[in-house]
Amino acid sequence: MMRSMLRTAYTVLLVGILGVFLAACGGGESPESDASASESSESTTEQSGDFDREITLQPEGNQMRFAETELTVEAGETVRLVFDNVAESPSMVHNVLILNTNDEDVVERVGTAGQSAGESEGYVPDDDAIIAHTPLAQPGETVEVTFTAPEESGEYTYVCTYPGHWSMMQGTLVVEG
Ligand SMILES: [Cu+2]
Repeated sequence: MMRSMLRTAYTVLLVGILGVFLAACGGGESPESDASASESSESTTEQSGDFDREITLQPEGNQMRFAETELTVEAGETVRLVFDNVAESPSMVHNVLILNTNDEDVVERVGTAGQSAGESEGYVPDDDAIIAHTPLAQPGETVEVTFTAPEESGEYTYVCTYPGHWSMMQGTLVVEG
């Protein structure tokens, strides 16, 4: 009885000492663990996309239009664009392409080329005017893209290039300097 109590006391003491020892070690290692923590937060940044601003965009119900036809961001900031395809009609599949211009000829060029690009490419053509684009969003689906806003203030067009949509489904990204 007495012996087992002593053993228990000894064990408690030992665990206590170990605890102090481990805490001291942990303290000593803290600069290193801080470094690895910031390292892992950096890699998280790359994966999930750190951003300065989040914008949500939707279509106007089952129409071939964006509900928001003007979005405003700051020059050079990192923007996370979330496209929430609230449409219910099966034919209302959309995407969002952000262009480096609002030149109507370029919008038409990209819009028509999108159809040729095909579904496997998400109807996104290979065109230098495209800053960023979302994947295709089926009705009820939410997609997103993170991009860096142009450094130059001005008006930039965003457009859906699902076949037949580009001429109707456009908006203006206003970049403020
Ligand atoms: Cu569309």
